[in-house]
Amino acid sequence: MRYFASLVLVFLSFVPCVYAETGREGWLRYSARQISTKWKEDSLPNRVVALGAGDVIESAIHELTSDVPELQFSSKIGNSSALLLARSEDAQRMFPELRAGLPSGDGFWLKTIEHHGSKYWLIIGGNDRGILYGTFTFLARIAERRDVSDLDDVENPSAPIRWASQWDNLDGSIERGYAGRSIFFENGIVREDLTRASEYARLLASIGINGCAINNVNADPRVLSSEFLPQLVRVADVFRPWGVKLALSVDLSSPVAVGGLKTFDPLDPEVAQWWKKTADHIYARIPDFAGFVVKADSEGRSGPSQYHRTAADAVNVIARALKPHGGVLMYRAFVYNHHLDWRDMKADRARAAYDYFHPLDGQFEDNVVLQIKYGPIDFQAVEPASPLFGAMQHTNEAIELQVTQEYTGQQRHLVFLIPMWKEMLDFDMHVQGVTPVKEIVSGKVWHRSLAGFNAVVNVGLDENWLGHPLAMANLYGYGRLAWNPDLTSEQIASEWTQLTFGNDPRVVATTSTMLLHSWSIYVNYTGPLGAQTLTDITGPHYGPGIESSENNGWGQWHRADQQGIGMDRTMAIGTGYIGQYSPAVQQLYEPLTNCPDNLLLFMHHVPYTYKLHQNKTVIQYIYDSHYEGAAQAAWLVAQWKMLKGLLDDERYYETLRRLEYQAGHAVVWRDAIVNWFHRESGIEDELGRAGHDSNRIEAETMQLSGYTPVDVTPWETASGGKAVQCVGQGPCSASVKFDRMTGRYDIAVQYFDLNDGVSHYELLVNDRGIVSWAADDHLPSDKMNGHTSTRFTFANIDLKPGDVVKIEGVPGGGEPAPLDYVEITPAGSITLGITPAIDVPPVSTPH
Ligand code: GCV
Repeated sequence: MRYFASLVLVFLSFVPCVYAETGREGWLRYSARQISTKWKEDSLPNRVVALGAGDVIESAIHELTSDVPELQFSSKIGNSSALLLARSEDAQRMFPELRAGLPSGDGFWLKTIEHHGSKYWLIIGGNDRGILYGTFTFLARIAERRDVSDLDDVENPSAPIRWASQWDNLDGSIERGYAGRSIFFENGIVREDLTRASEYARLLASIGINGCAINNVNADPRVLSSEFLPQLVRVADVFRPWGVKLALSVDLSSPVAVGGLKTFDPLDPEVAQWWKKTADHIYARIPDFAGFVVKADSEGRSGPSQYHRTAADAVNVIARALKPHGGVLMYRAFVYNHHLDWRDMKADRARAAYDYFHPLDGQFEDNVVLQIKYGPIDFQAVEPASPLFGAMQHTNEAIELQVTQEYTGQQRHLVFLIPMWKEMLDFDMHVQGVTPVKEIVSGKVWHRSLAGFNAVVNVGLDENWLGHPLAMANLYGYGRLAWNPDLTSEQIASEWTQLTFGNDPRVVATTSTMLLHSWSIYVNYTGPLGAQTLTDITGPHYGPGIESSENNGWGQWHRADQQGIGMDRTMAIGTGYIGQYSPAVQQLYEPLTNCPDNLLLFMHHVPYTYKLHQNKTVIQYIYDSHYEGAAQAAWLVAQWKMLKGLLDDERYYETLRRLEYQAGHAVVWRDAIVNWFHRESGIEDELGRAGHDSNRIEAETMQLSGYTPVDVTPWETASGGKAVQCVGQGPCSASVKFDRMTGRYDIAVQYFDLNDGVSHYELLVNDRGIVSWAADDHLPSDKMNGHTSTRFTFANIDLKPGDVVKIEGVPGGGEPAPLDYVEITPAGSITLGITPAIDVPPVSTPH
């Protein structure tokens, strides 16, 4: 009986693993079979009729007929049941009983109706895009196995601007892209094969995104040269069937750089003429062109300050050129001085956008939209909502979000950003009664007709678009929130999981739970209480680099010293930043006793002994949260492992590999931060963890053959500040005699995986090889540091006193097989770091 039961279990758990999955379809991976089965179950009609024609409607019909083979396109309405696609005006003509509630613009109405004895499933769009969005929504409901027999749902988007922004360079690289090269460009031109661009547009359309700027905001002026225009036309052509309008990032110096003028002074009539001529040329070839995105006077980009002009001067001249064609100009509020004097206690980068733009309120043309990053610094994991949202009553506003996880683990760490974005969107600026950011950026608060969302996405040529199989939840969630910011994080997590992995309740519940906790887990191990992500500010923004933010002009300071930590942004004695908010918000942040713990160090400088609302000191919180965060990262691995066999092996193992890597890297983060603050503050951890790793054996203390000790910079990114490296060709080895109780153990090896070579390692016990692996990842550094520190764990090894545990390293390329430490923990205590991708039975060493 027992034997039988386990056979059934094995059978059931393998049933879903029949499809090879790459992730390329994203959340549109529901199979034709899945849709068509439900279609039959629900006796849905076998005819689809469209009142109207056009590329976008064609796409909608294609989505339906390719998912439901029984569904035939019919050009006549006839008098039998049908699915009917129509614009509002056509639907009303056909069905006069539909009077009120017809959607406009990109909105849609899913409606079932009995008419002359036949039943119709209507997908009514305010325009063609609305029909397409309604179609995707209808199909998603079927894929989620929801009832569609009786529909009456009107949906209108929260705001007209719902764009994606790619930071792709013309040479095919992507600034802050973590998933391969550009899907748009290669070798200075648009790619020959735009299949991926078209597939991307389909994914964007399915979540209601209606515009996409395809090039880096650090814009190459060549995109505006007349020779380049035919290239852009090709991209616009593949976007058009999906209702996605092409936009471009442009550089303000373009009139000089490609126009041959002597100046780009926005008030010069020749410059105005050049922008007009350029816009006219673009619209002659791309009539549905969306407009421009501009980054100016920021991080070394040219800008109006060069001619002592304002942003309004600069932007209006271009906006006027776009206006006759219906084009929009998105001006980025990310304007700041990156040469601030860090010794000046009043200097504050967080103030910059407000100080610069608030005086210009009301001076912009009505097709200009001020694009404001959600926080006042730069896409940090924890920031307050930018005060600028509440300060521009007479200006169109959009919020800028970042799907690409620049400061949030670069798609190697799981961080579902929707709960963080929700906090931003729900934050009440208190400028005119209840005025949450989401209502400001939807134009409702100040009755602006242009408003919205733009997110930096940076998909690449990797099959699954963003690298981490779970990272696409952020792109999906972005589109869903831009459409309806009132959706909950829970709804979005569960919808995405169902569409991506299917409807098994165990998969949906576990994956959603992991997603929903992942942001706070990441915050726990990467930086405390609003002090920002304590990463390498001047480097790749990935691993820990606590001091990198100080002593320079970039202004991402946390001002941690031996006594305390935090930026004093109070009005009373600090930088005055808090004064940029409305009085009600000032009251929340200014008094130390009111300030919420999670933003304490963003707003105030306090001693380490300061007691939080949660009644523990700042320093103890730093210790506790980082230990907790690393343990939670390991918990993510354990959660995911419960899904083995419930989804396809491809995505299961790829996700597992990344989660295990993340758990190992969370330990690197934890140790760097805990050890740095322990040394700096000189205050002991009440629980005795900081500085004590009893299971750890430092490589430099092991018996070394060929390996030599080396200092690691910054010191906190290597255990004990040191590692060993193999000089010459190797092999080198580091050994230790095991002196603990006989038992079964897990062995973790902490090494550095540099990006300029591939070293090989082998773990041996009593000279018997247990496992070998290559350090062949592409982490963002060629040095031993917090970006490259990586953990390999091998589980279940039987050890007895006197056994010799040895690591052998063979350098490869520029990488000297560097080793930090070995950690031997009783088996089954949480394993962190990469385990082999296959299940390996326990290894017994000869006794
Ligand atoms: C495109 C941050 C990033 C830069 C980016 C900039 C921006 O500073 O690190 O890579 O530049 O933001 O948003 O313009």
